Amino acid sequence: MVKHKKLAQWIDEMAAMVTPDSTHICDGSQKEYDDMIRITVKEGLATELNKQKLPNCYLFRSDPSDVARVENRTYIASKTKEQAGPTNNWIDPDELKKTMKGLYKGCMKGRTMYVIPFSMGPVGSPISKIGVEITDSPYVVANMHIMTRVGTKVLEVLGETGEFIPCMHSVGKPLEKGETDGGKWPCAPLDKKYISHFPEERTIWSYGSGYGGNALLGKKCLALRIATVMARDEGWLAEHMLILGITNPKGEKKYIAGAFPSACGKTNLAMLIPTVPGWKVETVGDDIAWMKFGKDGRLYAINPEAGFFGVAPGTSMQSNPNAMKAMNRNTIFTNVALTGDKDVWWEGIGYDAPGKVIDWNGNEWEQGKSDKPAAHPNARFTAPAKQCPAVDPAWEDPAGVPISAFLFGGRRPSTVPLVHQSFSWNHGVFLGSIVGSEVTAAALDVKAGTVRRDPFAMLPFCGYHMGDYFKHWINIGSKTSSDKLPKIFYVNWFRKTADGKWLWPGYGENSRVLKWVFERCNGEGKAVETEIGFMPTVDAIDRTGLSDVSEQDMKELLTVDRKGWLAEIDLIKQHYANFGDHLPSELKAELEALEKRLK
Ligand code: OXD
Ligand code: MN
Repeated sequence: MVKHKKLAQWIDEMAAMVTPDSTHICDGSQKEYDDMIRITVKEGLATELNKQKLPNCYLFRSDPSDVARVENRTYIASKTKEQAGPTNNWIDPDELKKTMKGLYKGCMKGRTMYVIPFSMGPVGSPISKIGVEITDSPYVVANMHIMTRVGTKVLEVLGETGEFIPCMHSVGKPLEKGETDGGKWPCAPLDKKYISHFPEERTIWSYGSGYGGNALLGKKCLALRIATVMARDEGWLAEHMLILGITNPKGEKKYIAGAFPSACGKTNLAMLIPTVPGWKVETVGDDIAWMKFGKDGRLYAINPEAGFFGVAPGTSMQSNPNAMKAMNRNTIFTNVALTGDKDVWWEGIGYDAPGKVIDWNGNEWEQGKSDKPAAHPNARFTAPAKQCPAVDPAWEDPAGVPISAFLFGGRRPSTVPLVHQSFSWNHGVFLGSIVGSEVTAAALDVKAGTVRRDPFAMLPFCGYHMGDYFKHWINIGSKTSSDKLPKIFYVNWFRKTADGKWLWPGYGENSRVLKWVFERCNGEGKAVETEIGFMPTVDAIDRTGLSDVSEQDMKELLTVDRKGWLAEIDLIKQHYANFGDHLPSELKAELEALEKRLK
């Protein structure tokens, strides 16, 4: 029984539209999770994996058309197009609702409508927000169990009048009488998929996709797109950032948050095992940070999620042992390859495929015999955060953790040095606003290999005009004294030589850069003032025990490529031109100052 009148009304209204065969209010129990898995196994949508190697783990294969976020079918339906800004797709909200109501009509026929009360952030924390997702996908229910806090305990906090964000979802595949999915992942064709946000109403409507960020509505839709709007209105930050704790050999600890575009190694950085002796990194979150000012004037962050929805390919015992250990039980795998003994395999797992495997399309696959990968490049694991061996003791602290530094970065083969620090808060906001990255596979509809500007790594996730979002960041800087604000750094692990070789080994070695960041936050760490910001001197990055980066490489990683930056200025001008008079004057001034320094 739902005691919350508005919620009960909304459930009735949605049920009348989608006409499911039955309704189930999720209680969040283990039995419920097990039931979801049982249903999907029975339907032929999930395969149980090797019980000895991967207890309570299951493999799902999605439809080949439904493998990633669909940015060109994602809409910010604010009242006006201008409010959504130049980086978002916009449709008039009334028109969009009309179209979607047409699609939703009867779309849950033959299915169960699940109602999932969920909390983003620890249940009852003042920073947390409650959402309720309606879905017809047991796969979504199971994933939401891992990624969020779900069930009766959330309804209890909501009480009879609490605020919740309604999140409507359907895979868009009604069933005729007697019809079943018959092992086929249900979804709608691409031109019928809609991932829609109504920022004024703080409502989400998603139709036609069962995959990841399109369907697990607590993640990108609520915790970023809708949350950015709430954060703007309420004076806080909702960001596409990892959060890590770093402790020096003396036992002093700081927390760092970092924004990197999708598939730039946020999960690896969040779970990094430092190679610098005596240092320790612990994980608070790998994808999203919500930050509010504490009474002491510092920014405190929580990870609103409870699990990791990480990219599997490239994850190995070498690149990220903590992730590998987090996903060795109670995990859902999607679109990875299946071995003969029901283990999982993917490209970059660190060893060859053991004989013939079944690829993500369900076909036999042998290493070296196919030019297609066995696992989809955006194949995922959904694993509970608490299973990560490096999870931070404060990861569920309702008060959050105090942030000392922000990192921005992306995949930039040239121009951008290994690390530089902003001169000021506004200069740091400028650095965030110019983030760019080579594109990979996290979104379906952008061309891999090209560099796209992805300000604050929020291009697909900001729920309002990006120029106003920049201004919000500028405003945050004036809410407290500058010594209390996090210091801002731009990092680039992805520099290459002219002949295409990596200059920096990355992974655990990134701890050497984090060490310098830590020192800078303490007013230490050697640095020189350059045209683009403070840069470490070549000897300021600790290279003890690091043999494969020469003094010459280090110099290349830490010089200002003046020619490259002057070319970058022109690109930034083009990028900024998109924001018209919404571009804050402070950022225009930062750009002009940079140009002057370089010339
Ligand atoms: C993600 C993404 O899935 O950023 O986290 O695409
Ligand atoms: Mn992400």
